Amino acid sequence: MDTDSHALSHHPKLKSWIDECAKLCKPDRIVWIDGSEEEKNRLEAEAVKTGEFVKLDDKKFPGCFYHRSSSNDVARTEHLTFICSRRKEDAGPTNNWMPPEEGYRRAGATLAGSMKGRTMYVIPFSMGVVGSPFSKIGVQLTDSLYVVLNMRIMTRVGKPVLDALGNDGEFTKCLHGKADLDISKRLILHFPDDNAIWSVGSGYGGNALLGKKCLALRIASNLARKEGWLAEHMLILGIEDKTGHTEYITAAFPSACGKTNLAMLVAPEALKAKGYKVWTVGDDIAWLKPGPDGRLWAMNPEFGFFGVAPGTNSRTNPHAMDTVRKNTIFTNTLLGKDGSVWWEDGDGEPPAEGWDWMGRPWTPGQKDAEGKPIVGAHPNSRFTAPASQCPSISSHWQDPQGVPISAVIFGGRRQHLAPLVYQSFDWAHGVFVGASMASERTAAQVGKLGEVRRDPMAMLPFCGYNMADYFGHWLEMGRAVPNPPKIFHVNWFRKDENGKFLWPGYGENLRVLEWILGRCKGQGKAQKTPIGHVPAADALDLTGLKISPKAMEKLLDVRPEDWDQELDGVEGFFRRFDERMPQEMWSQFQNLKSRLKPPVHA
Ligand code: OXD
Ligand code: MN
Repeated sequence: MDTDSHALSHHPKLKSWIDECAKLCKPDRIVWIDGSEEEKNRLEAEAVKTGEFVKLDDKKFPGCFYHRSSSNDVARTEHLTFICSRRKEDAGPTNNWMPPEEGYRRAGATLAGSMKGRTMYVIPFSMGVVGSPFSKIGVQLTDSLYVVLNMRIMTRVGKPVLDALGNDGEFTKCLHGKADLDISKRLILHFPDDNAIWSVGSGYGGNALLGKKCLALRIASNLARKEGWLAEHMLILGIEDKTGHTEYITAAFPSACGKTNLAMLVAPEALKAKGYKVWTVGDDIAWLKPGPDGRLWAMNPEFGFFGVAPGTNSRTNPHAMDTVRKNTIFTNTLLGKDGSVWWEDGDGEPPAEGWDWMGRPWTPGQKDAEGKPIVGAHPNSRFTAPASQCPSISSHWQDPQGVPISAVIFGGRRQHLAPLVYQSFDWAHGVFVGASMASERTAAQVGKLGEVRRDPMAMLPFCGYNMADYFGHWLEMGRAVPNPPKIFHVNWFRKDENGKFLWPGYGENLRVLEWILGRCKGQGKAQKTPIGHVPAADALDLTGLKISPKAMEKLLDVRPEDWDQELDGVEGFFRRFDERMPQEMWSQFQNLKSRLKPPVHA
């Protein structure tokens, strides 16, 4: 196989790595992705021809396509995801580990000859603005046209990236092969010591778009630790006040807990009247670096949104609905016979006839043998859309140095226990709050829905090294940044005794963000509780919101007796890290425990 004839780069290490991979996978041809419009049109037409894409009605959905993935390949498979560090203890107890040589051998055996009869695409991509010192370059080799067309939306690709790479620049080596999407051979492998990722047997987003979770979180968290910054599973948003001044916030929530909705929040009328505007910088990943002014600055390394479709509608997220009107790829939603797409809890009536996410004929109201409704869209069906199409996209979203961060928010989905919002006492306590985070499982991961699992900083599936060292790195960052952001915890999902959500969520969350920003400026009334500062009863602006004082009381309630089980959960989780856990985390734990259960003095 001649890899040289159309090569767009003369980078010797890049070329010899491509040669090596081509020798292993044996594609019929190699195509370099240049990032041009002409290339996009050509590849889309090809994807329609192969059946990977269905073109949607061009009037209603201009430039949009539909894709259905294999039915056993619709979510990230965390049990098949491995950190292949040299030493097992460097992956830590929360990651699956495989020795690097075993990883290369097992995935290599599956990849061998797997691209015969296929094309291997070479995708040079940049996470972050091309050429920014904040950015990282990767090159993904893949035999999936779907992956190429998604990567073109989710990352900056092509010739400008190769120009920035030059002939000797560093890049993450990303090899992806569909290998017949065989789940028994599926492996998502990260080699932090080699700055490499190998993914085989899956075509699903988080497993196959290697710039996203694999590079921008698992590999980047390793690089960030070495280089003194943070790679986090966080949205970034800006809140502009009536004077035109904007403060920025990052927020970490586990997958499918509303990061995209919060990032694109629309202010409720009462707050709009106060002059607030909300700007989106990113919806999933933030890279945070100390700036020359002693603050922490954040940038979104991605170029698009890979959002969950079901539940997205004009009420929950009007900006997302506007974003996906054109140039969007829809995966595993319902496909209407009229060339439309539709999903549960979306906008409008479903089409009269269509195919569900498994490709079976579907009509509205269809029920299974037990009389349960058959859903049209998979609960983790997705849209891939360019960030630039979002009506609330910040004019600073592509600033090479990022935006300065005032507050970091951690949050989970908890029906009970966690109040609507609380502020940590200081950075180290905030790190503890993040480290002890937990959430109920959603459809973004394979597993039992609703089960509570500890998900520190929403990074459990994404931290590419031992999480004890990761907590240590967070503590270190607090010492290295003279004026770090304040740290908060939120829970939009608290329920009453009848199982009803107490807080309306969505746009109304701005009321909580307003209090948070007030606290960052030394304002915002609060009461001190054992877990942190909670808003005083009248501290949130509730103008125009129908919520009873009783519900507010329940939302802000901290009852020490409820925390016993939580303390056990945190202690059990921390113990998994043995003596590698920073002592500071244990001190924070003991402090919380004694604040909740003050020692009785005789
Ligand atoms: C995602 C996820 O796709 O977290 O963003 O699963
Ligand atoms: Mn995510």
